[in-house]
Amino acid sequence: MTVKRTDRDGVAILMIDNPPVNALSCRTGVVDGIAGALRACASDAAVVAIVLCGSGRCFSAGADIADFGDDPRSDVAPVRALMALLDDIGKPVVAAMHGMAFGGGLELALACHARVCADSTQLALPEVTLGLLPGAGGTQRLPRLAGPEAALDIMLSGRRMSATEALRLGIIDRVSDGDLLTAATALGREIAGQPAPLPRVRDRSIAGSLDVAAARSAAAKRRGLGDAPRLIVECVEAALGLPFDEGLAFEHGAFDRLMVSEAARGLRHAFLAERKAPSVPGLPVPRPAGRWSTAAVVGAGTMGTGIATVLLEAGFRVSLVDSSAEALSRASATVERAIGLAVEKGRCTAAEAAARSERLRCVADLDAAAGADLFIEAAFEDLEVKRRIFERIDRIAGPDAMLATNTSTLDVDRIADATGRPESVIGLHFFSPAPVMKLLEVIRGPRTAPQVVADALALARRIGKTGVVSGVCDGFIGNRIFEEYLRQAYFLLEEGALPAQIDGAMERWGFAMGPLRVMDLAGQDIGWNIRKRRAVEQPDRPYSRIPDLLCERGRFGQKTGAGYYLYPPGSRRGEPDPEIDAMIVQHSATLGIARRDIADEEIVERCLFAMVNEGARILEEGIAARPLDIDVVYLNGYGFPRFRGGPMFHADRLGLPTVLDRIGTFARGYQGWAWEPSPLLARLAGDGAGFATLNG
Ligand code: T1G
Repeated sequence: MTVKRTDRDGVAILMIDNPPVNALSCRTGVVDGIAGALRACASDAAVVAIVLCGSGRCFSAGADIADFGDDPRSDVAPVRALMALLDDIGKPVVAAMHGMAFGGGLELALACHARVCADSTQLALPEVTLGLLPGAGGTQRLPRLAGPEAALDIMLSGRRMSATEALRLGIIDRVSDGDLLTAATALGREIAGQPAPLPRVRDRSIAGSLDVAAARSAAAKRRGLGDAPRLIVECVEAALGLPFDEGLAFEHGAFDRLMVSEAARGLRHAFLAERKAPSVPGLPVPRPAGRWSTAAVVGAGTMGTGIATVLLEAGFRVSLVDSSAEALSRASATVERAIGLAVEKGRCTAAEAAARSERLRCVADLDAAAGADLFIEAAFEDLEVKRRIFERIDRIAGPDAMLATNTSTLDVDRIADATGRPESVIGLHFFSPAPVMKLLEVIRGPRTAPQVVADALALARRIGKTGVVSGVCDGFIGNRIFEEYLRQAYFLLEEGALPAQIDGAMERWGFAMGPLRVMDLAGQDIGWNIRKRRAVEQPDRPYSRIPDLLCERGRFGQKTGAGYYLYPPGSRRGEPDPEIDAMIVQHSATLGIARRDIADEEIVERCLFAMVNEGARILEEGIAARPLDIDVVYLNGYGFPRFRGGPMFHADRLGLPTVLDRIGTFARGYQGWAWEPSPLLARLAGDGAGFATLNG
């Protein structure tokens, strides 16, 4: 059953029932079910009005994204037919919305004759974030209710509206603070009793006009979403200039073009992969993350403070532990500033802010946190320091506590050795700044219990993070791939490129920030320490000396005002520094390299395929379970352009034979040793398969 009908004195209440979010799925017959129930009501003489509502947590989160394939006509045609049915049904239909009404769900409500919301309802047309546009009449109906300017803002931003705002804009008719269905059935009867023709949104004229130049300018600013923003503007222009049915036809054509676009495919993959990543095959059902209430964060540095902020926001009582009173004082002030900012931005009320502050305590002695449910160590990145902390945690933690380390490079299993319970030890690798970055690498040691891994993924969801499971290796998934990305960037500097060109090429391709600028931000000294360690551990995989030359000059990046770039006070992007450019050119001469002009395309390929090749190795070693896990790491932790879907998805789009062929070319070039192709990549390419075949 996808639609449940109950009748109340001549009003038929149709409840959409497709957990978890009442997605309007064509594949599973939900849309046909709604249409069938509507037709039955239309022909039932006892029914004077109809109410559409949703079961469970919301009205509907929109069309079923999992339905979308490569033939647009097969995906939303039934949804469009449902809207047309509502236009001609001949009886009043009232949408009764609660929770969320997003995308096609809101479009369904717009095709009804009236709309009532519970006061906490959120409404949105977020299709643009998927590289799409509202493809079931939204671009034609919303301007007829809210006017073209407001409609455009809502569709270009994809943002959520409150019921109050929707009422103010004329998108809904009533907000109910009582029983929603009672309010909706009353409105249905009211409309049925009116002699006038049914109030169809399509029959309304549009009040107001559109500043087309400003609209196109606003659309151009929405980057990384393909042609969707531009086509949304054109659909609103069509709504203003064409009869409804012609405007609708224009919208459908635009939507169908977007559905098969590269941007929409990449954004759709990103959406689905992020929801699949925390569901790791073979893991037990997680225990409810809500059962935890207390946490101890050991180390009040930048990461520890950020992690404490995240846990407070998720409702934990947090003990922030550090032997330094100054560190605790600084941390406490930082947390209070973050809480204050959340209030300013409307992300939490003053009362919740006070509660969060009350739930934080800063303590010098770890023993004070003895009963915590969860321990997260975020101390100095030194194995002995961490082992000593875990020895102490092991002594004071309860039997069911989770013992986590935020290490970004060290072997979780060696840390676990310091305890008598290695099965309870796990890595929770947060990315800086922890309150902002969505990615959480969940590092499972060889002895970490599967239940603890499952519980850690549930914890990630509770604290608003996207959890991705990684095995133990140098750099886990993200940093290990990043080191190969950097290696190629540094070799490119030796061969003829300069920092601004490398960063520019990657940023023009879509990265939020190029690799050299990233290291200037993160701190060149961090990379220096990793290279020094790796020079000992992996002497056969040398890097270029250029980043070391930079560090030997004390140029650690933004924190020292200079790295590859100069950072005058207030500058975040930095300016090219002729001194460093000259140093790079000189270094090439020292190596006897005749510098050459390198095209942006080669820069992008060398950097991307280094990621893909290392990603394939990570899959071979079982460090990542699926290619989609690698994509999710890069989309959420490394600024990989979302509309490209991630390194592995992008490699499939190019075709693995092409990737393998280019790797073969690079292997015959400078420092070709770094281009040994992954056997998995070679096998898939040989089989004419893609990484997607490994996503399950
Ligand atoms: N289709 C299919 N599954 C969906 C879905 C959707 N639209 N929305 C959510 N899910 C699944 C999700 O995969 C997960 O599944 C579960 O619901 C909980 O989601 C014609 C073409 C609604 C704010 O863009 O923004 O309509 O992992 O983990 O954090 O014009 O999901 O449990 O198996 O994200 O509480 C437009 C997308 C579609 C909304 C809830 N709609 N969804 O967030 O839970 S295109 C959207 C969201 C469209 C029309 C066009 C969020 C959420 P599982 P979750 P959450």
